Amino acid sequence: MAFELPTLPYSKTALGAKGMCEETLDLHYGKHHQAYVTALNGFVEKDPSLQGKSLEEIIKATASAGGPVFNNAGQHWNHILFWQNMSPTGGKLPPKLEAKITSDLGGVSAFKDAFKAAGISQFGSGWAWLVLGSDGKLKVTKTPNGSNPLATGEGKVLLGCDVWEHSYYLDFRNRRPDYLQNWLDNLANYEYAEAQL
Ligand code: MN3
Repeated sequence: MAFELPTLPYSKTALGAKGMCEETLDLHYGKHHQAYVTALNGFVEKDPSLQGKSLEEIIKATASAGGPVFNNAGQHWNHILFWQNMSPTGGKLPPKLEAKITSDLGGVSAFKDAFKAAGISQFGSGWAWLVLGSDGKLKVTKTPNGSNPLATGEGKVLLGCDVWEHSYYLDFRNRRPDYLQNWLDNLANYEYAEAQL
């Protein structure tokens, strides 16, 4: 079965008051994410060794070699997560996650500083992540382009933020730090993140 664009968990206008306008979602979800899905399906159609594999299996199988199949499979996986990682009521930290962040990362503001720094220092395109490592501790990390912690084996993803320019240029122009700060303060779905613990 072909891979499909998931349904957005909110309307395209729902995040406007939170700093992500309808046009951003229209292009990012409707054009960019759709393009990754279409490209991935094209590769699967031509390569019997990919057929019948789950998205996670394709990512793990192509992670070390990289290349276009990995890039598009990774971006499909990353964006499925990204839409779930935002909410019209985002920005509020539930108590269990806040306690875990405080104990593992030194507090909410230290976490936000580390996450922002990861996103800002990702040269070019990529992602900033909050993951639960195999040692049971939270960790902030980043990956380039279409990669992710599933591919790098860095842990289970709680939150992922897209720092490709297409995710912020209409709302924040070139100001990636402002996009990241707003994302953490107003858009991030911390309830989703806590449910992954
Ligand atoms: Mn994107």
